[in-house]
Amino acid sequence: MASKLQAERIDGELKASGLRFGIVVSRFNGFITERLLAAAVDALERAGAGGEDVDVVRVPGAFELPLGAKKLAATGRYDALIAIGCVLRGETTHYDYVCSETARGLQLAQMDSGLPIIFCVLTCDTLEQAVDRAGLKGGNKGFEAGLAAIEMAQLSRKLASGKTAKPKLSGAGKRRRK
Ligand code: INI
Repeated sequence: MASKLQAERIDGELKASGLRFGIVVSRFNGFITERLLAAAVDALERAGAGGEDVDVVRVPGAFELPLGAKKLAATGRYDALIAIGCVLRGETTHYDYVCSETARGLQLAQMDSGLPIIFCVLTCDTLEQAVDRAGLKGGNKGFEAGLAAIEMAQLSRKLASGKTAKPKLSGAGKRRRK
């Protein structure tokens, strides 16, 4: 039997006007990261963000993205951040350390600050795989990251303000405290 329950949908809209974004970009593999950055900014602009609403900070490599993001989050100026990097597998285990610590550090910064930090770090075996994901065959992950930043910023605002679709319960409808 089909359920009659009407679950409430709470979505973040893809509207960027009135929101502020910080983008932290790694210079390592800049050939790729600059393409991801251009697409992320394109997504924000197309959704209504103004140039003055987007700040871009560059760090040496992916390993430095978490600290860059954490410092940006601490300014309190932003609704969402995007971390952009590209790690390519080499012949040693360096790749594994950079990938895992970058992901771990960004998630920690996100959870500590409560600010959405979008993970736009390509972790690829080859340059070809990275090029495909930075605007060639596989679309551009930077554009997807821009949209994710807008959605999470809007969702965070909505959840923080308590302005969701359903009106607040009052009087009889309120659940009793135990
Ligand atoms: N940084 C990257 O962003 N991508 C890589 O592929 C990479 N590799 O392969 O070494 C890389 N290393 C640098 C690292 O992120 C730090 O900047 C460096 O270790 C200084 O802390």
